[in-house]
Amino acid sequence: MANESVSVVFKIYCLSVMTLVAATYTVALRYTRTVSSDLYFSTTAVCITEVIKLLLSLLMLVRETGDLGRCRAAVVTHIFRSPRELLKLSVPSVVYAVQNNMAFVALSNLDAAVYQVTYQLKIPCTALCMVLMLSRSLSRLQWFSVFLLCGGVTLVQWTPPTSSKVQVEQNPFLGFGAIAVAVLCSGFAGVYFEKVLKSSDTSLWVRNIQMYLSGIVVTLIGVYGTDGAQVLEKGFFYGYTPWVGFVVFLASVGGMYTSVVVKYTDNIMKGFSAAAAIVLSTVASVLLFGLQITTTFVLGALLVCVSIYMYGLPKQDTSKLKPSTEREDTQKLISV
Ligand code: NCC
Repeated sequence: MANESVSVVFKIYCLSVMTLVAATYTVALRYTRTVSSDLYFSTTAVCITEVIKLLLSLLMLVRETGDLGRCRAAVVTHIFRSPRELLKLSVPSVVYAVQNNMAFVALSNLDAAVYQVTYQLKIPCTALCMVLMLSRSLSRLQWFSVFLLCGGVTLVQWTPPTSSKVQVEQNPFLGFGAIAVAVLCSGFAGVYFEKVLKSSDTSLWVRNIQMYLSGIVVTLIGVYGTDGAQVLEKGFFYGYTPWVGFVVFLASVGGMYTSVVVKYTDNIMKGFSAAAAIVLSTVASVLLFGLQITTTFVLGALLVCVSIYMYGLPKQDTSKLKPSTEREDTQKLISV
């Protein structure tokens, strides 16, 4: 299972959907936090997302195992009889719970574009986690390319700040603080999940089920710890509109696609490929719909391309010692 290969087209498809969903999610989330006076409890949205992802993963496991009986056997073996594995997966579930809640705090206090751009700091943070936790080595050039990518994505996504008149009270310091926490959480949880996933042959859907089960418990604690009294008074789904439903839907679909992307590539590739997807989709919009591009976009796209090229270059000084690692990295980049 861990070494299962899939077509390049499938990888590109997953990466594109993940990137598109992530972009839509950020804007839709920001919208729901700024338009309504009867504001919903964001902690409940994070919790419901975990429930939906659990159900979707169960469906995928049925599909993978072929029938309900085998799916039930897998659940019994890997969930009810594997408390240690559940405990292992509770680590990223706690960290992701914090990260997902921080996204709501940040987008309640900052513009979606500012959030998107600042959140790109997760790229070097993820690279650092991969080096520390997966014992991967990056050459100086690769480190440079990681920061170049970070700058490139920032420029590509850059839109001039607008003076939007939002009705709700905002605290930019709180927003930036929340992004800082989200960046650290994203790097750590992503690499931790990848390490657990790739260290055994256990199915991705089983790993997801293990993580989402504890995710539900943790996010429920979050609901009652943060909004407990109000939720009991007004109800769990207070303030839910079709837009909030849409945000929960995107969060669920986005999370599922993220897990597939991490399975077939890795967390650094996820960052590089998402950047490439943003550039390519904008170029496609220029060709197909005559979209006007800005100088910052062109500069950013150039930086993204150069960084991808640089990251894939073989490490000259260490290549004699670790030939397979270099080649693997380059091949992965090309195959994505
Ligand atoms: O920050 P990011 O992802 O790394 O966050 C990962 C998201 O995927 C969920 N996840 C992860 C692994 C797994 N096995 N199952 C999961 O459900 C986590 O719960 C977490 O929500 C990115 O790389 O930029 C990306 O960004 C998020 C999102 O835009 C940001 O976190 C902003 O808040 C995207 N998520 C969505 O679009 C819903 C993700 O697809 C890509």
